[in-house]
Amino acid sequence: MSGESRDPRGRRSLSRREFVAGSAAVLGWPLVGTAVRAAARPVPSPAQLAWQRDELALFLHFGVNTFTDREWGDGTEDPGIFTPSALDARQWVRTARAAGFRAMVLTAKHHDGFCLWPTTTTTHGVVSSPWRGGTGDLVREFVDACRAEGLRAGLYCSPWDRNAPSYGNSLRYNDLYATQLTELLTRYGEIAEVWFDGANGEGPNGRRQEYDWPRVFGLVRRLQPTAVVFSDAGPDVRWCGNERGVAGDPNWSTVNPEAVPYPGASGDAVTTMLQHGDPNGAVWRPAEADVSIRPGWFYHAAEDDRVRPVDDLLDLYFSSVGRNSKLLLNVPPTRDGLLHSTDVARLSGMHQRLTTMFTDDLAAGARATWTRTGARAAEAEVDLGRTVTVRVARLEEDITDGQAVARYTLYGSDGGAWQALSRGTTIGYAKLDRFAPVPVRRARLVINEAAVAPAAVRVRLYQAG
Ligand code: FUL
Repeated sequence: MSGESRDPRGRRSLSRREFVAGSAAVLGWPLVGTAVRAAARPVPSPAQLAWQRDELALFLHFGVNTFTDREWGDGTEDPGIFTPSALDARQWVRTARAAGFRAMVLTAKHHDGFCLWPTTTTTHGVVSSPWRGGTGDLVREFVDACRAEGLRAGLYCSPWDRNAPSYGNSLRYNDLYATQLTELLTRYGEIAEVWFDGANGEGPNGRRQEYDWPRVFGLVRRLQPTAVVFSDAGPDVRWCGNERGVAGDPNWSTVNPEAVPYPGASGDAVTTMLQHGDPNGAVWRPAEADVSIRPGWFYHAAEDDRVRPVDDLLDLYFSSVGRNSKLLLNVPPTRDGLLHSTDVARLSGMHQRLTTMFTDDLAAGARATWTRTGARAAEAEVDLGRTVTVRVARLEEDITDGQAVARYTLYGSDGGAWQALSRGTTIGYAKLDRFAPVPVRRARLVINEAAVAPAAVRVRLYQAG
């Protein structure tokens, strides 16, 4: 085989042509040329890639529940209670941006059916409230604020509607829901993510609503072709299977679409697929990890002293972004219509910690030597040129080419024996590992197993404060 050599242990060394991909030849871009990869592995669409690269999105649960102190309204709420006194969507978005978030998702309608925009489908919404004299449009203010601050706007519109009289009359309600979505997806410019909740309760008299998911997903595709559609069943982004912000380990971005056929499907096999994906899955459907900064999704004054501490938020970053997922962190506005000062302070603390942790990549610029050790195994070594104390590793596959790594071990050495720093399963977009501080001069990444011949894996090492 041309361009190939074997080391004394008979392992195949990669040719220079296979190694070099411009200046990014750290530990190591790329490992194996695309020519040796299996054809037709699923890869992300540009929208899925942009969604994942945002890493952090802020979720905003706001509506009549904020004023009734409930989590699920029943649809009988008087719109007159919706009276945010100092609502400022720019404060939400500025807070998010300052904390490193790049996208936002607002509950335009929760299960109570109260619409935060002036819809033609019902008067149960802001039009019947005292807020802005009944002329307000909170979706507009939210989207405008996102645009002004350079963040991407997403919308949640609950399929389950406990106010709509037609709910449970499947055809009529499906028309109403399609009209609501059409309003949301045509009036406000580009929407980056459309979020469909799997919660599906009964309608009046126990009538069960059958949603027309193909119609709903088709509508989004037609009206917002660059948006990603989130639901348990995708089609673009899947739920991670819990509301604790903890992605699965392993976490494949590929899934078998038949295993989660529609949003709200339940059972052990569904949960397993949502959590872990499937290395042989036919579609790219990465997991989003949603969780609230407080015990509830909506604001409750009684929870003001139960806001997650900074350490906890950092843990969430590791269990979501650091496990090949994206973090959708809910920070609910108060009755004033502002993010609470405690929540703002915690977000800022989280940002400071992440910035300190990830500013100085100790492996940046170091050249790697890669060796293929099997059809689906490889390893790379790098000399950092000096001894540094390492506490955190960030591993990254180049997911534009799909996901391959199934099991790895990262070693470090300060001149003596190799010491395992971390072991893991999937890598994908990012895998973050924390370990006790170790002096390291040379690092070695061993890819023990992969779904196909592994390609680009980048290793970043941090002292991490
Ligand atoms: C759940 C809903 O029932 C909660 O109220 C919340 O919106 C959460 C994000 O999804 O299914």
